[in-house]
Amino acid sequence: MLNHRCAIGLGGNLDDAVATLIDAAKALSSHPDCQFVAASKLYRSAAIGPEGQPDYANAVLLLNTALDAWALLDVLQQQEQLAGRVRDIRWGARTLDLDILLFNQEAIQDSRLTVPHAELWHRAFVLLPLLDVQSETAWPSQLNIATRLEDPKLSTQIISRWLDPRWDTACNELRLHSRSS
Ligand code: A4P
Ligand code: MG
Repeated sequence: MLNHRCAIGLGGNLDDAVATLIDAAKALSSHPDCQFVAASKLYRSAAIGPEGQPDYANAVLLLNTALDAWALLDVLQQQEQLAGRVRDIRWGARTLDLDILLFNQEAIQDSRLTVPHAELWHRAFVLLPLLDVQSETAWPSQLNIATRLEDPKLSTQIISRWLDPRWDTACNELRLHSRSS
């Protein structure tokens, strides 16, 4: 039963990051225990972390899943590995980063997982795409996200739409496929 709704943050800033995010969105949406619900627009954001990194491509994917949060994290980490992710520097440049932003309305805190994601409320590159798909989530409210984005610490983060027709085409395909299945 696909009875959990989760929001996944997608980010990448090495190689062809848009292609990597598309591959990840498709792979997760076609996982036997997951179902596509919605995808945000695609954003370009200045890296938060060590200086001298390329800009990131960022987006948010909403899924229904039968997996629990820990099994979902396993799937996300496998997908990061497939994308050639190398873990060295914290917040360093990476081909693909997949984070569980929200999992139902659950609060999880253990050695492997913090949900909602610990940095959720501090990052425009998470909140702006989350706002795009907010109507499909039970929380946080649109008002809370929009109010938070007005905070100077977030409103000064550099972020803009990343216009790439490949993202829109892929999202349309995922939407059509999820309606027909
Ligand atoms: N972990 C705990 N909670 C979660 C969760 N909710 N989702 C643990 C996913 N993982 C979670 O992650 C380290 C450990 O976090 C995992 O083993 C998991 O058990 P990691 O992906 O190996 O390392 P990391 O990503 O470098 O560390 P961290 O602290 O997760 O970083 P973030 O928060 O993912 O930030 N700037 C821009 N503009 N755009 C970005 O997308 N991303 C980051 C990474 C930094 N700067 C960025 C961006
Ligand atoms: Mg991460």
